[in-house]
Amino acid sequence: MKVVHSPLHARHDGGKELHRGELVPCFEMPSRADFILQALRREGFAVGGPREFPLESLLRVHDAGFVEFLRTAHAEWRAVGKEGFMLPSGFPARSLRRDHIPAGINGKMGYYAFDASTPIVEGTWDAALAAAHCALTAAAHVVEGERGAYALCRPPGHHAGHAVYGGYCFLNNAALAAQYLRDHGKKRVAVLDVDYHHGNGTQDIFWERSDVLFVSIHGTPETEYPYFLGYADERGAGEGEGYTRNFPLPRGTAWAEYVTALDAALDTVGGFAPDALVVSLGVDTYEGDPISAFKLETRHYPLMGERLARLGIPTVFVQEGGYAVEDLGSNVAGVLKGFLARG
Ligand code: SP5
Ligand code: ZN
Repeated sequence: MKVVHSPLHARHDGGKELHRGELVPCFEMPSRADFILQALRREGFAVGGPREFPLESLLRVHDAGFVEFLRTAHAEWRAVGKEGFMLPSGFPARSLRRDHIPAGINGKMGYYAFDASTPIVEGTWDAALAAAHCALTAAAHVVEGERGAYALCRPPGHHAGHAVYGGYCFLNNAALAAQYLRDHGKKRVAVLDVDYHHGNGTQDIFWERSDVLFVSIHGTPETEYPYFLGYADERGAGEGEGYTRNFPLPRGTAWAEYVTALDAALDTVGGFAPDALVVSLGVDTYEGDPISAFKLETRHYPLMGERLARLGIPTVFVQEGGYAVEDLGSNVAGVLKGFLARG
């Protein structure tokens, strides 16, 4: 299986996030990608760089003003004499207007963000764009006939919606991959999101569409981030009604219960009979994850990969979360090896 990776991910570094009332170094750190890359190289995976894509490929799933904001945000920040990482401190919540985009950088940041844990630094755009290109390249490999491909995306993407960023995510790498597959001959595409956190951004992007099925297994929003989306009664709207499916699970969920939800999610995916599958592969379901509360063990990830392979659908794996940095490599490699082991 081809692995797509860009060293530009390292340019997204040096920010802090608001965590329990304190600014702390980001859980989403560059060494995450280094550990994954090391493990995949050790396992003999072939690693290649991303291809280039026109900016318009981003606009297939994202708002033009939003993309322009991401591209220029840190330059605007510096233009008003600031330096270092930028975080928003006010948001258009209930009773506030969203029909005017503020002109100043602080207001604009709050307008486009949904949390204060996703800092933008000088290199964020370069890294996010490279991650998007990794996902598009992996999708291209599958269009060109590979059975599977893996995009080592950093920063991750599944919390980024049509015109909103947050949850350490800026551009929605998985949604971009899914749209690329649609634009290159795959008539029906499914996205299965197994990150610990609900993929609110991907859900947002495909909410009213019946050509892309979105299925997510995650910690219940009753207690878990992103808190305001991911309930089981969210099932899409309009044309897309029935093409979003959510499987929220309680804190403490271990493999025995997890696998029941996974099999139900896989049945839903299989029933849709997609021509291609995108897996939003977060491994923050791991028992050792510092910000999550499922109890999956390293030995379970190959079982997950093997179940995914049973669908028999060409699959693009897109890296999402996972913050137990030193164990990321074994867990990610486990999924991919499990997938490959089932021929
Ligand atoms: C891509 C991805 O995995 N994004 C996750 C973003 C989570 N950000 C905030 C998490 C707050 C979780 N609460 C901490 C509980 C610590 N025990
Ligand atoms: Zn996550």
